Amino acid sequence: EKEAALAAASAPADSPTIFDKIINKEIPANIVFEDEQVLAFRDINPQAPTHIIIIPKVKDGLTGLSQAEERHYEILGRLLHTAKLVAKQEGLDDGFRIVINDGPKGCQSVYHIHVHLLGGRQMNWPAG
Ligand code: DGP
Repeated sequence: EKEAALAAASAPADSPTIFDKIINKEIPANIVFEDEQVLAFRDINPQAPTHIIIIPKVKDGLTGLSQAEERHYEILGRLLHTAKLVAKQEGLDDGFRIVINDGPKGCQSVYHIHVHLLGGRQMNWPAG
């Protein structure tokens, strides 16, 4: 019981986030791509000349990649494929970076799964 309580404390609840407000157009965002399943918009705090966030419109329990199940295979593929389409749309022909932060140690701040697309400058490795 104690362990379960600890796990609950460290695992963020599957509650609405700021991204739901962007999906529902309750707050503005600079949207660069949208279809029935996914939405892509410019990050409010860009870490590169091009910094775009790609999200599923329906979270379906995917607070982060660590929550992925077999039923999410299609949407996970779709997120990556959308990243590729947006990279092309943004003219990132010499390369780009995809990042998925997960959990506190992964520096995740919004618990609605999202892919970061970064480009327009030379990336370094290892990432910080
Ligand atoms: P992460 O740390 O991986 O959870 O990244 C969340 C990103 O979301 C972060 O880079 C900033 C961005 N973000 C947070 N709130 C908003 C917002 O209201 N609008 C936009 N456009 N981006 C946001």
